[in-house]
Amino acid sequence: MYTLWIANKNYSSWSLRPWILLKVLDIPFNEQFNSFEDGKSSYEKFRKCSPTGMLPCLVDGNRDVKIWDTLAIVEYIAEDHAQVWPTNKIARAWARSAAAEMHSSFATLREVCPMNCSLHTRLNEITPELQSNIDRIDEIWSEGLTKFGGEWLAGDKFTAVDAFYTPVALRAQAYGLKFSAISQKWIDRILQLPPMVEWVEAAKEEPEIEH
Ligand SMILES: N[C@@H](CCC(=O)N[C@@H](CS)C(=O)NCC(=O)O)C(=O)O
Repeated sequence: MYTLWIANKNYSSWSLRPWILLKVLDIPFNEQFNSFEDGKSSYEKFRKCSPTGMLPCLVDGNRDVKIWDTLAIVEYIAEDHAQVWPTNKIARAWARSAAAEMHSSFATLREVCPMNCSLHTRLNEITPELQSNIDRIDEIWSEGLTKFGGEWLAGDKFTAVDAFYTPVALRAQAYGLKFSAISQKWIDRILQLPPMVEWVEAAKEEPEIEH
């Protein structure tokens, strides 16, 4: 059985990705929570459950192994659960590329629009750097939805690439970011997923939320 260590649901976008993947694919796991330190680094606290001092971290109790960093966690789960990635080779390559790009890019979006499930606000200004992040994400989503012709980014099934972009759907809602009609439909679909609703409701109940 897997154990997934996650940080605060309200703020931890990286924790959301493997959590939602396991939930939507109905793969059983134990959830363990470690909250961010207030006003200082969580490194020492998180080091107790993750070698990098960052969450998420997956423990596979059956094999006594710890896996850190979201891409590695997702690939580890995929080795035992083929449905993590699309079955079609072209769709799978595209999905892996788009997930890797999410993992390595979009620094401005992360900085200006941090994930906060309880927030509903509007930005005073969309800088060219932020707009360029939004445009690129819109391009990726539109391409996947058009090219593979399904409701999800790489076809007719929710896969890891959808999981990787779930925090952007939450950011779009929280900050009123504008996307094309086809991308907006995907955002709406993501936000209506029962596990997503469950995550957001739990996030709003967390005592650590800053008001
Ligand atoms: N590259 C890592 C990033 C993980 C990460 O940045 N996690 C944040 C929470 S979303 C964290 O643990 N931050 C520690 C801190 O703020 O002290 C991954 O893909 O899992």
